[in-house]
Amino acid sequence: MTTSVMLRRVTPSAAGASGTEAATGAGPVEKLAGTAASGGASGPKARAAVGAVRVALVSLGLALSASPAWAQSPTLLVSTSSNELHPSGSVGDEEIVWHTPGVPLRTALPTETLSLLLGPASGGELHILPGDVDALHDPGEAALGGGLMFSLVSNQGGWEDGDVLRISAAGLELVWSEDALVTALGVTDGNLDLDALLVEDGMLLFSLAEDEDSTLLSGDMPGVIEDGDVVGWDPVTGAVWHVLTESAVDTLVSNVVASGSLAGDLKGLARNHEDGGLLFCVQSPSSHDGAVFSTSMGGSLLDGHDEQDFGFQGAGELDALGLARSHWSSLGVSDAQPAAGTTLVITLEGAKPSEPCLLLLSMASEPSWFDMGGWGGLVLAQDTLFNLSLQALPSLSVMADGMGSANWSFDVPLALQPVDVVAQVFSFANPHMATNPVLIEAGQ
Ligand SMILES: [Ca+2]
Ligand SMILES: [Ca+2]
Ligand SMILES: [Ca+2]
Ligand SMILES: [Ca+2]
Repeated sequence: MTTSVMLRRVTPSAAGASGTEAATGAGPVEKLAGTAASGGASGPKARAAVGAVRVALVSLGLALSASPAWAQSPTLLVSTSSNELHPSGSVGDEEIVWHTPGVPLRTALPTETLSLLLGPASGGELHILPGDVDALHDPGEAALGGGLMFSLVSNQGGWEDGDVLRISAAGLELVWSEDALVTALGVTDGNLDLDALLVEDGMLLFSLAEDEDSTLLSGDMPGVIEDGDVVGWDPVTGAVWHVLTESAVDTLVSNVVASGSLAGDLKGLARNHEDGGLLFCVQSPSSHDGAVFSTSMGGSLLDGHDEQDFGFQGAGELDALGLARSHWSSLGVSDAQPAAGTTLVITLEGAKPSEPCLLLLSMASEPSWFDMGGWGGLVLAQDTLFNLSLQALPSLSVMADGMGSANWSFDVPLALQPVDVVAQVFSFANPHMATNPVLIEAGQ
């Protein structure tokens, strides 16, 4: 029980290098103007500097007057089809990230949070390593991780790949079961995998990961629900219907890409509240399998969410999509299983600039969460929380930098015994805000 006390913090500063300039309030233009003034603004260098300032200000004015088309585009939650590098870091296949046009990608749910939610692996010391997630839906509820819903890509932790799960006060809970969907759709082999989801007015709009024979629904082919179809289900009345058939999706995609394009599997679904269009992503063509399409205007690309807008350095294919309606400061770790003698870095992103924050550590999480805004719940066991964290408060509390980021570094002791540590960051400025919790399986 004393092991995590030995996690010794080695970096006193919270500010990342990228935030230093923003924190000073002096952007490049102001600095340049100051240099010119101190030189009397008379020499050629000073004149060149003043000219550069004018060019910069004119450019700024143009940028402000010509608002880009994507300025109206929403923030989306996505998952990629494989591990990807991007200019501001990396994303694991199983992780969920936020994409706002013109803003670096930010992780919403890292592997270490999903692993904590999935629980310990049977017969082992370690938690379940999440495979992948699909069928994202963010209902925008204030508490408990926004009540975020998702499905798994393969059966894990006792959950089936056709189940709709939700982050709740009890951890993960089942909202709609695969069995209920199988019955509702009349799927003949008794098995399906849900891969896209939108919940509206208590009704589900969704897509399946594979073609399924059905006794109740026909799309382009009699008695078949295809993986490119969008289907509706009202759990109250039991009604099921086609929203879009695969061929209708092909037509929407063809209107954007190349005539006759076959989109294949539909892999993500959301609603654009700006214009009411359905947003979706598809398996092909490969030039646009990382793009977000809309049903608006007979088929279009969502401004600011085309494949190249994500900045992925690899193939850049999306396999889950949702409209982001909840927001929280997010926590990540440099290594989910740090070995003895290594350095562990815990990183906070998305806090308010200069927000005072406290890193809390516990040996366990508890189901008795108390409600908070943002991600929603403090999940740490309270006894160890106070013993381990509050005693070390001076070194664990930091001020977020001008970009809303902070980090904590620890030397993992050489004599470390295997231990699970759960970390979460709490804001002094807004005591009802907490980050997502992350699981660290140290020395394991
Ligand atoms: Ca994925
Ligand atoms: Ca699934
Ligand atoms: Ca299944
Ligand atoms: Ca599908």
